[in-house]
Amino acid sequence: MSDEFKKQAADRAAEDVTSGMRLGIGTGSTAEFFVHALARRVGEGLDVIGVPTSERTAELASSLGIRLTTLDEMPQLDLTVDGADELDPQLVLIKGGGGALLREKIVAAASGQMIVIADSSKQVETLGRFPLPIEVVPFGLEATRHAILKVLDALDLPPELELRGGSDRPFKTDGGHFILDAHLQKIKQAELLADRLVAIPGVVEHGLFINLATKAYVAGTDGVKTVL
Ligand code: ABF
Repeated sequence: MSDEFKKQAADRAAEDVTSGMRLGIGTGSTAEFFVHALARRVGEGLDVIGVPTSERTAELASSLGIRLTTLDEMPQLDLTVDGADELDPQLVLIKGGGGALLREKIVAAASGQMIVIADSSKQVETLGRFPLPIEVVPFGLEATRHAILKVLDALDLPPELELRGGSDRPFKTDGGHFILDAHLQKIKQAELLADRLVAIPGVVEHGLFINLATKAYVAGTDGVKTVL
């Protein structure tokens, strides 16, 4: 069922794309439905160019005939369409469950608009049930972990950090970094947490997307809803 909802949200977002747009193209299973919907429209004559947010998305999009470029060639985009792991009523997001948060955030920040596509299970009142991904450089991992724990303690958040993939075979992002997943349960001060995390030198980025999404299409049993 959730796949059907993901597809409905993705199809709705593809309707918002018009010829001439420079697009950021997201990552994840919902974004993949968007890539397919976009490819169908390209097949019918829609003329767009896209910047993919991961190697995975690049492969899929180019295999389906979507013209791709890079942010270096095209540093300003009109619209990014991407999935999310959680979204709250203010359109603050947790992203990065798929490990592509850094590129996703760079691409979203370069875009005039960002549409989030999701099934309704991703909607929450307060973010945090989904672990917050924090991308860190491998150098000095333990020192960075300590610094993050201090921030969590200061904000009264649980000290639960897990190296994605485990210490024997840590997951590596497209940028060659590690991810620490923070199990925080309820993030009440998202902006403050975001500011404190990026101030730590070993932190590359985190999965809180604040003031980036401009609209969401959320699909569930009662159809596709727009959140603004
Ligand atoms: C990307 O894919 C990520 O930021 C997020 O982690 C994930 C959502 O995946 P899915 O659409 O498969 O639930 O958007």
